[in-house]
Amino acid sequence: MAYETITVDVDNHVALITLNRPDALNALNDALLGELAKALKGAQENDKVRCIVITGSEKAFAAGADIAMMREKSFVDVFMGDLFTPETDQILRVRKPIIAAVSGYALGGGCELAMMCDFIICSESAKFGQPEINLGVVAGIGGTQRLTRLVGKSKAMDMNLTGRFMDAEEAERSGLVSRVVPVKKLMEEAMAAAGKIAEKSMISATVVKECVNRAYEVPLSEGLLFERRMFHSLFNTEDQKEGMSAFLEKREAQFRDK
Ligand code: CO8
Repeated sequence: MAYETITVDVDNHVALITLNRPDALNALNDALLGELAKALKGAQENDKVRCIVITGSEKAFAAGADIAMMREKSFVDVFMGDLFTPETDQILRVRKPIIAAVSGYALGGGCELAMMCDFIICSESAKFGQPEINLGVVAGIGGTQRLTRLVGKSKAMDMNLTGRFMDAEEAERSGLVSRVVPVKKLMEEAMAAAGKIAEKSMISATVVKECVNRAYEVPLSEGLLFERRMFHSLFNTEDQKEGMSAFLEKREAQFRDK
């Protein structure tokens, strides 16, 4: 399928989606988010895809929602049009693991998009921020909610109130990203991580995603019970027999998602 604002490559069971509006630092507009949603749906439905990586350019993952597109909109436009909701809901509907590979700016909606992925690997040049306050608005797709859960109240307040950017080192220290690598190594690292995930049982990977996400929705006792029951239920799969047999027979497991 031909896209105008993103590119999509599937190789070795990994779908690599690259945001591609270089003139606007990958600012998120209707077209880009619509194409991203379509590509993610396609990746979810494509049996060859076992993991997804979303990235931008070396200068910007995405510098936020498109300010030029938003400037003249009214409350009624964005409220009744439910700006960005169907597209971002689609991202959350993807059950396959998604890694954000971030270099350069991940600001506003760009930071929020990265946080909607399952984890973030960034390069040393990454800069995260929620600068919406400088535009007379606030974050709208998780910048006050997911960021607070990831880095805590103090840093989330600081970033949302001052609009300051967080560099890669602070982002790793604060738990916003899982790994920081040199700029030139970013895609190698992200694709290697995706490749590793692609080798696992898709059943286990999907369960991991559901369990970890559950931790943000329910009390600890409920989350632990959910995790325990999922663990128990995996004993009803061939992949559990294969994984444990492979370990005991000192060979690589051949998972079949069954
Ligand atoms: N929207 C539109 N265009 C943008 C954006 C953006 N967010 N960011 C950059 N651009 C454009 C610039 O206008 C410029 O275009 P042109 O060359 O035509 O003048 C081009 O990209 C390059 O940008 P700069 O010249 O500014 O590049 P610099 O290297 O000098 O600066 C920065 C880079 C620091 C990233 C700077 O561009 C900047 O501050 N950008 C805006 C960051 C921002 O405020 N982001 C938040 C946007 S609001 C948002 O994301 C809300 C999300 C929630 C929506 C929820 C809906 C429900």
